[in-house]
Amino acid sequence: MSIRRPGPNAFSAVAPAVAAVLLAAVAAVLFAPPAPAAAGPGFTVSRAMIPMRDGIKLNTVIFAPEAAAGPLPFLIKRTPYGVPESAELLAGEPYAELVADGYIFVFQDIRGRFKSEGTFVMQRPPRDRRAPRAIDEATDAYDTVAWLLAHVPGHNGRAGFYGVSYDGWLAAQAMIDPHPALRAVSPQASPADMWLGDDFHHNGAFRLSYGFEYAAMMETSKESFNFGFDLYDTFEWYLRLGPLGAVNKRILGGRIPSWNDFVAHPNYDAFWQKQAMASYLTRVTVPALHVAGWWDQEDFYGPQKIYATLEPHDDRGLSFFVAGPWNHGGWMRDGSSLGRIKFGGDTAKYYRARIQAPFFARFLKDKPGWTVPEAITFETGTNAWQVYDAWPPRSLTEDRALYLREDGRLAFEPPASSDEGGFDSYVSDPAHPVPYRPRPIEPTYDPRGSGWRTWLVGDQRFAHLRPDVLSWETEPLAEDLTVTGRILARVFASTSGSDSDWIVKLIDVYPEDCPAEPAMGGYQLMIANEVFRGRFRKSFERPEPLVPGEVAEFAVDLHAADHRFLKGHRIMVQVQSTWFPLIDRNPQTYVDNIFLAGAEDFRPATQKVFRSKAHPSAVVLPVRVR
Ligand code: PG9
Repeated sequence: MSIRRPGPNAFSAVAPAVAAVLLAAVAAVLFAPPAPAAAGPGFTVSRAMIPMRDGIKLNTVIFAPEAAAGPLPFLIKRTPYGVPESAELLAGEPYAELVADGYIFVFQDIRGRFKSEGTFVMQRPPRDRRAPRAIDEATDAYDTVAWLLAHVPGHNGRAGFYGVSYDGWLAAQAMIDPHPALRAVSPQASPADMWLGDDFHHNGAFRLSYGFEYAAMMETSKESFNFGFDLYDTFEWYLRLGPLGAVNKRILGGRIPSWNDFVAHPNYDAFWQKQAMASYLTRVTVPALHVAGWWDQEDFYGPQKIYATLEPHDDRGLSFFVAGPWNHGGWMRDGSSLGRIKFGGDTAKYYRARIQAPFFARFLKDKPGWTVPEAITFETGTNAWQVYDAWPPRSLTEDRALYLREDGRLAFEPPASSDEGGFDSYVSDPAHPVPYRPRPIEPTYDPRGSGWRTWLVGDQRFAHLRPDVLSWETEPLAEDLTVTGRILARVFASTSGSDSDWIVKLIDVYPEDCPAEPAMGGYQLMIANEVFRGRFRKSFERPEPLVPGEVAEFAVDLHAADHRFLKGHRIMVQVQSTWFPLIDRNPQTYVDNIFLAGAEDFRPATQKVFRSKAHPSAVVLPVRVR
């Protein structure tokens, strides 16, 4: 195994924009040092309104250790969710290792949120570089670093950005156009593309509950707001809502910009493409630690996409990938279990102590101890960390198709019969959609508690054997089978309608007899899943109706896993056409814009999933052979 390590001159220094330097110098004269605020345990706490190059000031809280042995780097989190007022947050987990190593911790409200000035723009797209006065999240990050260097004593001239999800995306923006002092970044669960695979859509299918609730949460007021549902079970609430035109007509009244954008941009047009990260990721500017959770219910696509897009540019070996058995941000909490799945130890603590802390210490403090060659992932099933010199480790795997077969079987042998009649069928009725998790489905971020955070590890038996969900499964495995890397489903299917969603789930079925944990007998654990909106089969920019009754191939990217199906377990694939209210209901009758569909457009459709020689539906697995 060849292991690439960063060389001694691994950090890039980007020439600062002259204008920014001038502005920072002016700011240094105009703005006094940060005002001391309430002290916390071991930290001097100060607050500053840091001026950006366009004069907008951002609320920033700075925690400097009282007893620092020497100059320290800045560790900065920019966020739309509010900043801590006291150092209490730094007193225990999950900051223990970073606090022990010693950093000046900085938290900042982004534009238009909480105590910062300016206007909030959901995932503000990178600026037009031809406009010298334009701002974006990268310039705000840049100006913040410049100000901190000029005003906060006791630093070592280096800064790092980190954060989960929106905060991770903000860290990723900082690395696109870094200040020369920026020496390490960790975008964790950062979205990369809100239309292709992150919070708001997957392959063009709209993530209704998340999109609606998040937009209302962020754009109703400067502080976060929880939409008040008048039903505890949001499944029923969204169903009663009917076609999505009702949202602006009856509820939001056109006041929530993101909702209006969803309605105005149902396809992968310039609006979404300009916001997506891929086209900006053309160089590796600073060491970067990309973090993903296998069961991240919000942004699983993003970190994989960002890492993979940067990889061809990473000739100095500075971009690293980590994935563990976590939900969204789970590495900042207790990582010994998720839902009913146990991992044999606190994987989150392991990440924070053995991966995150050494990463920042190496690149911000020149401290030895960083040993990840390229990728480190937690192999689920065996509960073991694996280290790779490439992600995915293609040289260790072979793609093997697992075919859907007759009588609900799933097998590595392809179907022999060319019989066109080789299919399984169900009726998908938008009036009776399949819930994505067992009801009641509490609001996404319900303060009373919500199944949202663990739904991806929920037992899929609640959907198994429903008349509108098809299942195929292998015999109990004669030996372990490890899947490491990208998984793809190729579904040959037809619908009697003119549009359709195809949802594919890859499942590890536990044996009935689980002596170590009897209650896990027969458990159906999802390992990979995705939805594909049929109209986008040929183009995400220009959708087309499906031809009723015509068999078409749908390639459904199931993303990546590192999972061992243990001997005695079975592998199962489930296919269905609704996943409500996670995904909005496809009317199953083609209309140009589903947000404007009428009640009459929503019709039941007969779905056929083919498993013949001519149309061999399969899930292609990267099976570990070395
Ligand atoms: N998943 C959230 C988000 C990130 C970026 C944009 C919109 C939503 C989050 O947890 O921050």
